[in-house]
Amino acid sequence: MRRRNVLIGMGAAITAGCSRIADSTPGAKALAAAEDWHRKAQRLFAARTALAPEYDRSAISPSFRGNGSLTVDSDAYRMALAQGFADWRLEVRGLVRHPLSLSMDNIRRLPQRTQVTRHDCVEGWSAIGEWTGPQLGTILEGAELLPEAKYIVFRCADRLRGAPYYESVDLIDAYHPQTIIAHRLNGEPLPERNGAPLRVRIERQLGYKHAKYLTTIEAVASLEDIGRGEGGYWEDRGYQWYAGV
Ligand SMILES: Nc1nc2c(c(=O)[nH]1)N[C@H]1C(S)=C(S)[C@@H](COP(=O)(O)O)O[C@H]1N2
Ligand SMILES: [Mo]
Repeated sequence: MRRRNVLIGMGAAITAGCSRIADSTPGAKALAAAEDWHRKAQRLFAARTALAPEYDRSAISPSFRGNGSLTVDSDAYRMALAQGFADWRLEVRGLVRHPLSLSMDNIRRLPQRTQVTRHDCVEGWSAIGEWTGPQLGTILEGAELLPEAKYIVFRCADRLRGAPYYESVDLIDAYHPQTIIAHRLNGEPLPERNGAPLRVRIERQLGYKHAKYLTTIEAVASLEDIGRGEGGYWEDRGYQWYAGV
């Protein structure tokens, strides 16, 4: 939402600037260039904010398989799982005015979104599931991003082949209406293999962006100093950072 207003504001500023210079010849050229830029920006923005298809509940796959890490290999996680994640905390930190430490109860009490969507993994399988949780945008509004924040990093509890799993998105995807912090799958608390107790859903992108076993949401200005600097576990190993479907 915030990002949207920023973009609309930029468009408005250009329009106002151009009407002042529209009658001089170089001005007319600048106007045409600005209009062209504006049209392209709008088209790009419309493409990035479009909704992923949502399905009827009857389309839900009988079983939503697990992929990558299927659990977190630590005593702390096993204990948390046994206790129904009563003490699990989601930290929101980095370039925010109000760092947050949210309990599962806090998360369940926020306004919720439920969406039936198709998950596409690069390994060549898909599954349709119904996900429920608060929009990431709601959480970020509570934390209040600082102006320097450009990316949102998701840190996870698991390690895959020895390295911590993590992911990141820009602010357009962070505020996309279908970007949610899911705690339910098909009406039940998130199963262990699918990332209990919390996982990200980023419905316009491929499966590896949907970080499971989420522990921390961090607002940053640059991805350079995280992992190997490419913005995600699989990105550090050659996959695309923007993985549109
Ligand atoms: N923390 C964490 N998140 C992860 C992974 C992982 O190994 N660890 N694997 C990713 C990949 S490649 C896919 S396809 C999906 C699989 O989600 P699922 O286990 O619910 O099917 O999770 C993604 N998120
Ligand atoms: Mo995947």
